[in-house]
Amino acid sequence: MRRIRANAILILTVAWILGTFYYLWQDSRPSSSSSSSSGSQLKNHGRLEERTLPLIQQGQLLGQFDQKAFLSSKQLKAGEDPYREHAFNLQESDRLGSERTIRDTRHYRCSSMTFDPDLPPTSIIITFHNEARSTLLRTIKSVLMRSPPHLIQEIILVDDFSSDPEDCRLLSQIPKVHCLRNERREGLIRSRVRGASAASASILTFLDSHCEVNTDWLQPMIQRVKEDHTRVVSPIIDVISLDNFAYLAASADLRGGFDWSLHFKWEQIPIEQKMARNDPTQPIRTPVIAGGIFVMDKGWFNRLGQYDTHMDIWGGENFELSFRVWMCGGSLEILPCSRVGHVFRKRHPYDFPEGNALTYIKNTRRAAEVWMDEYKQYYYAARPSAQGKAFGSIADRLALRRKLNCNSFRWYLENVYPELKIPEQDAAYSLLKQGGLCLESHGTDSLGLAECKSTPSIPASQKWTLIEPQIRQHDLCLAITAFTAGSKVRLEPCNIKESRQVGVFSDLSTHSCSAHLEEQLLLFI
Ligand code: LR7
Ligand code: MN
Repeated sequence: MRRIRANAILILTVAWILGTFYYLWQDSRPSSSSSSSSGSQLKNHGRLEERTLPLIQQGQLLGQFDQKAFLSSKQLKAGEDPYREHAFNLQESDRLGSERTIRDTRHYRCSSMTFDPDLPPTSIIITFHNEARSTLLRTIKSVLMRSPPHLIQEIILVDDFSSDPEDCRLLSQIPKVHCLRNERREGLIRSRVRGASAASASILTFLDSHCEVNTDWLQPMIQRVKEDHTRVVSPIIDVISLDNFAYLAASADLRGGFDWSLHFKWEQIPIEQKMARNDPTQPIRTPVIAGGIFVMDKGWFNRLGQYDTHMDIWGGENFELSFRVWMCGGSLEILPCSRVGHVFRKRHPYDFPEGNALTYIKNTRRAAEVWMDEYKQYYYAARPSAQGKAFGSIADRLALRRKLNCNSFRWYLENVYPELKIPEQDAAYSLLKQGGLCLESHGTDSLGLAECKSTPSIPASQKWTLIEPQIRQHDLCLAITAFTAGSKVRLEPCNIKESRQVGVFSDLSTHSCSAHLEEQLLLFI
């Protein structure tokens, strides 16, 4: 009896192993339509394995362009710090040259995906400012070598006023590559808009200037955008080590998120969504995109207002675009079967004419002011230094939002990003009380006392945020007019260096709030 049972277990085990092998083999068999399109890969045992193109085809790929001369004329000099100029190890990048084989980091099931045979071509847009020649050329070559040629309409480089204009001129010799050079530094946002306007394909693909695209990266993204032009799609962004340039697979369980200071972060897909994912090739909905690498329909890009071109240099545009896409009728997703490597750096290797912090504040403040409605108060609470900083006029972006009839930020939070915790309501504001009267703002500079309302009908004009040493309402602060007892208190744009705003916190009881209300004792509750 025991022997029969042992035999049965053995037979079942063998059958299970064979079954598993068959399943894996079936699953990873190359499909005809995904393999026919790309000339740069050969299939090997069902998995995509990369081979470099034969030299003759490489020659056709680069035309008259002399890659050896391009790379060798600008290499690191002996004794120079390899990290100084680009914030990555230039020596390692140069050593790799213009191309290399990278591991196909996709889930094995991705290689059996099929795509429409008539996918539309795309214009690739790459902006750069003082990029290293080897990383820039590898980006371009990886696109040419790992994309079906008929899907690449053109590669538009926008040279954002790099010190050496030769990079742009020489790279234009590569077939399909055009280079536009800015006459002054514009920043990546305006540069991308310039590139997008010059694009002749109906689909735009944006890339940073230090990427390497992976096997069949493009088809899944074009397919999703072709099916629904309101989708804006990103690949999984693999990591290219800034030290040794190793190509490392990123987790497939991440999406884009942020905190109230508008700081981007990768975060785990919520557990319910993760449990519901039985197909690893399925798109991942994401509240925001990292910003640099995405595919978007050109008509949709234009209709949605391209970018906010009053944003400078770097930062914030990914939030602005992400909020706009979701709130105005589109969606954002990460496609796990598309992989692109990117060199992540720890510092910016270039200068910010207005300073790094001020530029980031200006850009994110514009995004918050246009798109975050009443929730912008949490942005200001999380980033107090943003208050009172200049951000220019947002009138045209507000008009755009009205014209497009976009949803509210509340809708976005409820439907797209419910995981973003709203800071404790009570901690976020206080009332300033005297007896039964509450301090209230009227417009942007005058104050008064009015009957206190209780929750939930407390008006925004009676809510004050206490962020030591200031008392704020959004970007306006209480300030005393003079340092003498009985002087008036008024409202003015916050400025942390203004001692009249700083003094008010401790001195409030000795100052009055408006001309006709003397001798008040205000209490925080
Ligand atoms: O003044 C500038 N002009 C430019 O043309 C400054 C930069 N650039 C170019 C630059 O050469 C590069 O090609 O713009 C591109 C992006 O600049 P990076 O590489 O310094 O930016 P990043 O990779 O640190 O930053 C991410 O966030 C940015 C916010 O503005 C942009 O959206 C970047 O495109 C974006 N990069 C990615 O999403 C890749 C994945 C990284 C992550 C997370
Ligand atoms: Mn980058």
